[in-house]
Amino acid sequence: MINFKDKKIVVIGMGRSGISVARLLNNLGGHVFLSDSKNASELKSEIRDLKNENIELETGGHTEKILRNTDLIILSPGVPSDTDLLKVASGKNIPVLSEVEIAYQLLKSPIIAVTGTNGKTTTTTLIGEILKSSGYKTEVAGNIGNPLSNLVNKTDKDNLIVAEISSFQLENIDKFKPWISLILNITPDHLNRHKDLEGYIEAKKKIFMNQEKEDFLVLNADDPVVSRMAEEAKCKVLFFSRKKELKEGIFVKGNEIISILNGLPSFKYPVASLKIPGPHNLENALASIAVALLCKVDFDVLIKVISEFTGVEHRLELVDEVKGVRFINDSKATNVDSALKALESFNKPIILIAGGRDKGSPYSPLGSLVKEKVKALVLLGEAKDKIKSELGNYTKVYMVGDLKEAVKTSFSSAEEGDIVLLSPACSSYDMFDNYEERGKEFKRLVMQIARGYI
Ligand code: UMA
Repeated sequence: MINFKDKKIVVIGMGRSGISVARLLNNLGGHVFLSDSKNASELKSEIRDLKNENIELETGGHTEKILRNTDLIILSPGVPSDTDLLKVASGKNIPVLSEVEIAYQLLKSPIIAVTGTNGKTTTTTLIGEILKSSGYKTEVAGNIGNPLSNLVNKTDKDNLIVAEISSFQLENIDKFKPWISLILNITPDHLNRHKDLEGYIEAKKKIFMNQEKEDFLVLNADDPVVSRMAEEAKCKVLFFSRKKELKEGIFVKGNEIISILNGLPSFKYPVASLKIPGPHNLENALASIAVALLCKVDFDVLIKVISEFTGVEHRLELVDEVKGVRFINDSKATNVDSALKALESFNKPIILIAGGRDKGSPYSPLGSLVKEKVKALVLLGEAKDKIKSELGNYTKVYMVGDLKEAVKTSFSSAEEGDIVLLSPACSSYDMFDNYEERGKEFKRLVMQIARGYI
């Protein structure tokens, strides 16, 4: 573990992760300097929160100060690591680490770390519910919204931590070593940050790079990129599959989920008893069951939790039904593949609200599902022209200015039995602070429609 006492530590980014790790290291005797690209006027509440702490602040950009006598630079996940100043830092041999790495070095609990392009939040939440119900002292954290650093003073070696981990958080790890890691799937995402798919895959692979023979890596056997990673693992690998029978692992056979694990009794469960919809959610359930079995969870507890689990907020969440039109909030669909999975999950005609900040991937993979299921596309945000040019030939298109206009337009073009689906295929940052805020605003607007206010 790094000794932080009396070290000059620069933390870049004054969001949830940056503030959490800055406080933690300040309390451990580090001299912490927090730097953010936003102006002080945009960070008023953060600055107020930090007023009584002995933390030096810099706002309105990252200056040369971040390099002066610095022992360590810590990056918030949203901060890219290839900026000129950070290149100078590595030239001067100043270590640059992610918030997750620092938290890991200070945590004592075993970590179950979930990554993948899609399904991370659902799987992390479901694993957390299963473990809590079976009596483990469980904490859920990470990319799901609660920085891992927040757990350092709340947990000890008796806890189990279930952590959602993004490619951004993995970019600058060093010793981070989960007890169990999971890679659910990989499709193009965040290409604006990782440059190309290879860079994104390399970041994801870091989740198991430090795992050793007593650790486990759970992989999706149906995803060719993910299943090949088994060749590079030094730990035990456990596969799950929705499409094929496995000699060992968790898989679907006929209408049943079945486990075959060396030395453990076989778990059997009818697929139809799952409440979370769609083939992707079946994969999330298989991955969660794999962890439950590794943690020796009692079968009755496991069956109860997976049978009652209805999913997470902002992920295929039924908001309301107004005059026979169902409104679904899938604001968490911040990439193309996630929107594709949402379209796969419904059979009714769909009015799809999409758009936001483009992340560099093509929208054309949605083409055949849009043609088959989407009666109208309602497009907003920075990406709307790009989406229109790639998908506009398949269905009717409405171009709108904001989410309120999108909800109004969708409702007025919907008929009884239709679904209005917010599944943007883009990040929210052009119009909102994050996808949660976008989802909450959508739900508020749907409530207003239901009451006849708009
Ligand atoms: N900033 C800089 N310099 C930069 C870029 C950003 O100073 O070059 C500043 C911003 O002005 C802002 C701060 O950094 O003040 C924000 O930091 P951040 O973007 O890392 O946000 P946090 O609030 O710390 O939230 C992060 C994750 N955000 C991102 O990865 C973008 C959250 O995931 C996560 O929940 C949280 O840590 C706790 O672990 C969100 C996310 O969108 C939900 N994740 C992506 C995804 O799921 O697709 C990866």
